[in-house]
Amino acid sequence: MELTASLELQRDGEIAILRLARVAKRNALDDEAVRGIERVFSDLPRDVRAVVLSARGDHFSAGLDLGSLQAATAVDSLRRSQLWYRAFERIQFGAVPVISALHGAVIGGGLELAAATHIRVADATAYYALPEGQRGIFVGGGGSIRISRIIGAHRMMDLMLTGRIYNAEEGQQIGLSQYLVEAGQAESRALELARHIATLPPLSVFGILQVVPRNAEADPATGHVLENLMAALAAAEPAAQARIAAFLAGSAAKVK
Ligand code: 1HE
Repeated sequence: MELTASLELQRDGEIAILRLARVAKRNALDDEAVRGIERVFSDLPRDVRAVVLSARGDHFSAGLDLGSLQAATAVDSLRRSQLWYRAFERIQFGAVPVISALHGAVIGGGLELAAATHIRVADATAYYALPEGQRGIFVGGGGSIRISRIIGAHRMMDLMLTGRIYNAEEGQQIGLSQYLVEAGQAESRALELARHIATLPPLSVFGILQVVPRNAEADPATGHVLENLMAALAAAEPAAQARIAAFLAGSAAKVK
């Protein structure tokens, strides 16, 4: 796949590792990078079973490339956000689980990107901010939907209004990361999780990615029908049947 210089794509068996690689600009996201992200997640080879999203340099991402806003009209910014929405929806509602590995600055649009991933692993150097309010702008990568649902609207308003920064520990406490590891260990831990996830039966993974987030927002009547169908389909899959038989035969791991 032709990739922009600000991204690196690597294969490790059934895992793809996508790294932001615009180190000199602290992985600030310009249109080219976001288009590249959209392309990668739209065209993943069928044998990729999980993606790790990581970054080169000392920071995950400094957010939107603020140079993009110079002389931007409202229409330019509307269109840019549409691009970000498309790219990030490809991550959140794509075919495979995406595990982000966070370190250093996870700021603005960088946090919006991380919020679209399914599992976030942060190392001890990670910190989080939404300086949009301080810059007189607004989130435009789906953050007011995704980040507010992760940490709550009031925490998000505080970050935006005051310029407050959460450190890695605070981010972990409020759900910005689900795993917190030692400095330098985020990518290797994310890979470990990805390798495990890659072994799971595909229909079960489909339900986890597609049904869980939608049912979290659904009215219960509709949600129950969707869950009902998903549960029935997943349990009938041969790979699930084999796992259940293994447990009943005493040869599968217990939940301990
Ligand atoms: C950038 C950007 C950027 C760095 N756009 N060029 N995001 C922000 O408001 C965060 C802005 N960035 C920073 O606060 C700092 O750069 C960091 C804390 C992330 C890192 O600091 P440091 O000292 O390691 O690096 P630096 O010297 O500030 O930056 C290195 C270079 O990257 C420098 O350029 P140079 O040509 O002078 O070397 C910086 O100008 C450049 N750089 N961050 C453009 N963001 C869809 S809407 C989302 C809205 C948002 O994301 S708002 C949040 C924007």
